[in-house]
Amino acid sequence: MTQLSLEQAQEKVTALREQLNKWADAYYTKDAPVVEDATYDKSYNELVKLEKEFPSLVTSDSITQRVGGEIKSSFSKVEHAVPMLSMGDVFSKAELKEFDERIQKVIGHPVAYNAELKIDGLSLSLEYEAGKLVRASTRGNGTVGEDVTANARFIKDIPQTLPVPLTTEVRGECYMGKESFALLNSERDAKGEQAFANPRNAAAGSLRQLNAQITKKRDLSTFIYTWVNPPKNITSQHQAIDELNKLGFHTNQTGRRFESMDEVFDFIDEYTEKRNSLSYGIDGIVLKVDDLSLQNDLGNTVKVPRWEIAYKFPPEEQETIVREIVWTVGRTGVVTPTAIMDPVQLAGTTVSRAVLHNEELLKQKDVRIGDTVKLHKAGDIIPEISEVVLSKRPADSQPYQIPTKCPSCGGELVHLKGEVALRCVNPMCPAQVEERITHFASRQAMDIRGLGPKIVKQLIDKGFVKDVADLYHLSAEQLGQLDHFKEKSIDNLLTSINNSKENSVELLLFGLGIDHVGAKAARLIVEKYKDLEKIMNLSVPELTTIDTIGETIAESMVAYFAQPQARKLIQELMDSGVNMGYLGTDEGEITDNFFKDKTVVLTGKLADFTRSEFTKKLQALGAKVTSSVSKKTDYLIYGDDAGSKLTKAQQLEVPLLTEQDAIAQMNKNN
Ligand code: 1X8
Repeated sequence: MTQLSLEQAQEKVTALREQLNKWADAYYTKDAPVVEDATYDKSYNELVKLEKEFPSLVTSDSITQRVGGEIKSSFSKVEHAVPMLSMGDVFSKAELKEFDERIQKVIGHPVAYNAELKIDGLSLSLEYEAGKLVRASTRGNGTVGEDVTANARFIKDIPQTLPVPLTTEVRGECYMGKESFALLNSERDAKGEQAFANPRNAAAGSLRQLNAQITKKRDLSTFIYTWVNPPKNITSQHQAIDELNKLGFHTNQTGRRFESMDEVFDFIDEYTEKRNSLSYGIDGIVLKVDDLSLQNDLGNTVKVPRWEIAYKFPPEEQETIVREIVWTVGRTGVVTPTAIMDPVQLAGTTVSRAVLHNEELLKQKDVRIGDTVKLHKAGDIIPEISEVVLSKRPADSQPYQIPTKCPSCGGELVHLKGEVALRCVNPMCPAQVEERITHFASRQAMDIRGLGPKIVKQLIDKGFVKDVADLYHLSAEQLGQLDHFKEKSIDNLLTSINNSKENSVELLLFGLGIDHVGAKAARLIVEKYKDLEKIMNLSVPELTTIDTIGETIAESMVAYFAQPQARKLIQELMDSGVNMGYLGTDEGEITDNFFKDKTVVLTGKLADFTRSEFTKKLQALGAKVTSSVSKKTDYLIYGDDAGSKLTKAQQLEVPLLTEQDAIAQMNKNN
């Protein structure tokens, strides 16, 4: 109980509503939250408490009476036949126990629950008619949502057709996996675009796109967990999930049915522990009465179902002290600030650096050297400063001075039109040159083994290279002057450089590091136009005839090759004997088989083959054999004593094959 008078309570309630409305607008309508979820939740719950204590203060337009989320006017609206409610939430096991007691009181006996992970995404409804996907919509305000059907056509795990001609509606969560989120944000940083605050905002910003082509480029996924109108034979939530999975929906397989709250608490402890190692973000546990007829008996309040509740994990946060802010220059000249802090343990890793993304964010947070800051992980992975602890700010603290000169070349830093990013526009800036050459030599580009960032830096510092063409004029005598370079390493590096001349030209086109031209775009362009001399002279309309090559990529290509120094660079590469043509195999050369075009990793001791024999066999079938497990890995083939790669593959839910499984698949193809 508070000690407030009605008048004081009124004042407090008004202030809280005003604040919460602002935050909710930033969160729901702009997909750009201005405060941590935990801060929002705290104020929201304070308001709920006050309204409970002073019922006369409840108004119909109070945020507590809304489901949340206004409608973005530009989407067509979809009225939900069954409202898409949000959920009540609790922050402690004690409150969960109270939830269970309420249920038991209404039902009259203990009930079984299905506990499921609470996915950090946005709710999505999918409607099917005679087995065909006809509509996808967001929650919106719960009654009316946004029509995102065109976007949902580009989400790979949403079945467009069901195996049976059902007319039905299912619901779930649309989300972006952690790796894709990190990749998207690093790309956005590099391009000088605003990074997404968390995977949920990245998912929302990617799904709620009037231009579905943008959705197509983003790696979105779904977990379907609600069957709005299940067939009669489905009587429980866990059964509904199993059947939805059989219909081809992507369902989360970690859910479990429990008969007691103690088991539920163990499940919570288990996932509080595991959450950092999942490949997608979760922010809590959803507890649902498993029996569908009991769900029906319990019904809904105005806002939320009575039969389900969310337990939210406490936010992981640590305090540390900022010692330095360093600015790094990327390949395209974007200059990004990073706070260097005293190392702390946070959500499973030691953290001492946090990217501040851009100048505006740095100013907004007013981070200063010597400040104590609160640190969290955006989307459970990327360390981020939540706020400065002002009470711990040193008395002599000075506002941080944003640099005006490039930390690498000393050139003036500028803001290009419409960009939040600061840029160094000097093309000869050593830091940019270093990044460009490192990119050129990277695996996905020219794949020059042995030419990593440290070697590149030395080559530049010694004045041996100033652009990528110079790599092809390096001598053994020059390489001999690098740290720890002996005969063998000199020979190896010269051989890799020389071998790279034989690469198919899409690797060169990507390696040039043209803004917006990724590995895939480069390959598509080269597959169509075959050689670089032709590609250099293509117009925007010619480039955009290629499916998925849009104006942004095309204009960037044309602008790049319009520069005389770019043409000079290509000429020099050509003179050094670098291949300018497409060497790719024509499709169909390798017959279709289980491993064709799949990315495969081998680990552990193989029984029947040596590692290199097995690799060759897989490559002959068109597989790409790589050394590390990531989300892009299609299969992990493991032998005896497999270690961390196997663990990582399990965490990422990469399909596993034993050596014998793999051999069986190979033999099927013969
Ligand atoms: C939201 C979510 C639900 C579930 C998982 N993740 C969410 N974000 C689930 O039921 N497994 S239910 C829900 C809601 O708003 N009703």
